[in-house]
Amino acid sequence: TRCEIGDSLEEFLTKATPDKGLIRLLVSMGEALRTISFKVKTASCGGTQCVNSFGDEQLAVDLLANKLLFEALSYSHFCKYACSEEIPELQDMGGPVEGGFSVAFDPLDGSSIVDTNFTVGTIFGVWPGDKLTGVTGRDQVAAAMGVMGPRTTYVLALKDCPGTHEFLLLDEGKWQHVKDTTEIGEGKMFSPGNLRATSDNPDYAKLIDYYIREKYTLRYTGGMVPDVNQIIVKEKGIFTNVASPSAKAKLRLLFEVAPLGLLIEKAGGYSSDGHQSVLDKVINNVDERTQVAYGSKNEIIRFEETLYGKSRLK
Ligand code: P6P
Repeated sequence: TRCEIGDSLEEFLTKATPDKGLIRLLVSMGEALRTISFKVKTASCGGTQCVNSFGDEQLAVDLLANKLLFEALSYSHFCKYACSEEIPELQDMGGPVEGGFSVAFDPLDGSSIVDTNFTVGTIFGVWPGDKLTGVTGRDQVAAAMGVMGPRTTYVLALKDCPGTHEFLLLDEGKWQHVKDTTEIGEGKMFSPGNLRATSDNPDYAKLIDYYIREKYTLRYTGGMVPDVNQIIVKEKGIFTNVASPSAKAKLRLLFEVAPLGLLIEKAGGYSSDGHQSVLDKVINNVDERTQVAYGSKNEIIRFEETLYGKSRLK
């Protein structure tokens, strides 16, 4: 039966995949995202510690998010290993290898912009079995992000199901299916990260000059989750975060770039590290970094041609 707008997360997933273990894992992660969203809004954070309304010292909100996500994975009973940007060593979650999954996550990306009240988010990727290295982003069975802003959304894609799907957190705490994205079209919106790299990467400077000369609309918050989410929701745009000799690649392949790469490509967009889809890069170690661009086909062709003179997509 067709997935419909208005379905709950459980109704949607039950129609989208026969894999009951994957459904349990994604629903369990949805519970953690709901709690994280509430904590981000209510914990008064200064520096690394948060203080709750009773004056108790609490974990900094990103450490709290980390704890909640590990608990959710353990509770799902279908997670074998998990690791996070906070705890990069594989943690045994007790789930099975056969029929089970391993998950890598960034518990709260952009936690340094929580105090400025910018939108932050959780990113995670789900791989089959017990491997999180020696695999590629294309091996993921699912990927998702929690987007914690004025509204809280849960954006997910399944390898075997077309499209990228957005769920809105309703007042009563339920996730409601509100949007599917299957096309990323052309549109002059750019979200340029790591601009310091233009100082000694003249090709990146040339690309940014092009966007300015062609009067692109600038939309950049410094939070990868909302900056990439906008491309999926608006179904247009280009996000870049490029390296240079003096500004090494910053974004993490396993915890950020591969999961968001699946979300963008299942939404009908393209990704690139300059030469190839980020989903085709072998993840050799958990802390591997890469430069990345996400966007429509033509924007990714322009990115690859401007930086390296040719594009595999032409
Ligand atoms: P820059 C946030 O710390 C982050 O990891 C991503 O969320 C964001 O896209 C990037 O760094 C921002 O990098 O160099 O533009 O400040």
